[in-house]
Amino acid sequence: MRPVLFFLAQSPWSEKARWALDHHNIDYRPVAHLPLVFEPVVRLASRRPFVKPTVPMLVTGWESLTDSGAIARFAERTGRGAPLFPAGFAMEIEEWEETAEGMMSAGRAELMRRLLSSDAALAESVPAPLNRFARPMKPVARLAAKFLGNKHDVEKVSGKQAEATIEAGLAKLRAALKRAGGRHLCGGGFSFADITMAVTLQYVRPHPRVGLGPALTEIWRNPELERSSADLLEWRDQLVDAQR
Ligand SMILES: N[C@@H](CCC(=O)N[C@@H](CS)C(=O)NCC(=O)O)C(=O)O
Repeated sequence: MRPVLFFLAQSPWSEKARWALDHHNIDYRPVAHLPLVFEPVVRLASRRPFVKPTVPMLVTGWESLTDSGAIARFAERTGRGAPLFPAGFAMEIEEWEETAEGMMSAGRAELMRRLLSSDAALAESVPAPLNRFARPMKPVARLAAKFLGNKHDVEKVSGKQAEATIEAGLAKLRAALKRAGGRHLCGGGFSFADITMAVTLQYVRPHPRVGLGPALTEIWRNPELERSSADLLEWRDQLVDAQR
């Protein structure tokens, strides 16, 4: 059976998993997730109906992988192509995943607040083919955004906390790249650590590849960080050009 990947088009967690799957040439059927609307579907698909489901979720004939890191490791085990988890770097990669998880959760908290105050961004967040009815779908998009915010406890993260977490993560990335003296975080070559940290820069400036509309681009961007992180954005853009 061709595995099915439930994903959220604008989510860096989903991009992290898709990058690893594509790197390893895994053939999968992508299914765009609709928060709130698809909640029962992904809950059932997760095969753990009493656990809060998240996407990306890869459903194979025998298991449901409900974490981007687990999906990347599945791709590494079953796919082709250069390894993304070089020997001897497992702990280091896990540490980068933890750093990125904190940054992305912080970024999401800020993003959800901005999304709820932008009608234009809400309309753009309705995925195809439903976006043909973007206007009537807007109240659903608003409900879905509120649902997502509650589900992921975004109220517990203040603006200040979010900013500090993202800035600390970016500083750590800058220092590590400097130490490594190059483009890659682990072992001198492209690895899942690079992917994991590259996608966090979406909260600074989304890469055009993500295909966000103008209003969504505006709420994802952080103009201040964009100015102070030009070096990291350049690193991310070069990595995407070379490896995505
Ligand atoms: N640790 C998980 C976290 C994934 C996650 O937080 N996904 C959120 C992204 S906003 C999600 O599933 N949102 C859609 C939903 O909850 O319905 C991973 O790495 O895959």
